[in-house]
Amino acid sequence: MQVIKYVFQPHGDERGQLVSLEEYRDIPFNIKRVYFMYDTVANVVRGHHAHKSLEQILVCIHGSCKIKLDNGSETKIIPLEKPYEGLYVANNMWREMFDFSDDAVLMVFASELYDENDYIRDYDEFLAFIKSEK
Ligand code: T46
Repeated sequence: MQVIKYVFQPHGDERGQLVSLEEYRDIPFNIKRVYFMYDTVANVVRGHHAHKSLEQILVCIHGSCKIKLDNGSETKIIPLEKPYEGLYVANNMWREMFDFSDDAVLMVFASELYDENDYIRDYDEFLAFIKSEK
């Protein structure tokens, strides 16, 4: 399973750092939605779902967390701990987010508006869906 992690360009100077993300330049799709999670309770695991068509880039802009990706045959755990790194999460990929630091802010750039019909929240349904797509 190929993991795609983007390293964004920080525009640093004596005042500090600034990262700018533009659609199709830094983010490989049209950004239709941005959301973020913070104050995540200790030991919580979020996610537990896949998307039928949504593509996303996950950036832990403060603190750290880990992302587990599962394509149905392989699983990888990717730490996110730098505000200038972005993890690409394709459609048809089961994801779980865990091990959030107290101060973690996980920001997500999404290719589509929120649509509950795009979610697969049952793991067996996910396996059947990706099999049907092949
Ligand atoms: C994903 C991972 C990385 C909205 O109303 N609008 C939104 O855009 C989102 C993302 C969520 N919500 C509502 C739906 C639920 O009532 O916020 C609540 C929490 O959402 P959810 O339980 O889906 O959150 P996570 O952290 O499990 O998953 C989220 C995204 O939903 C998902 O697309 O890939 O982050």
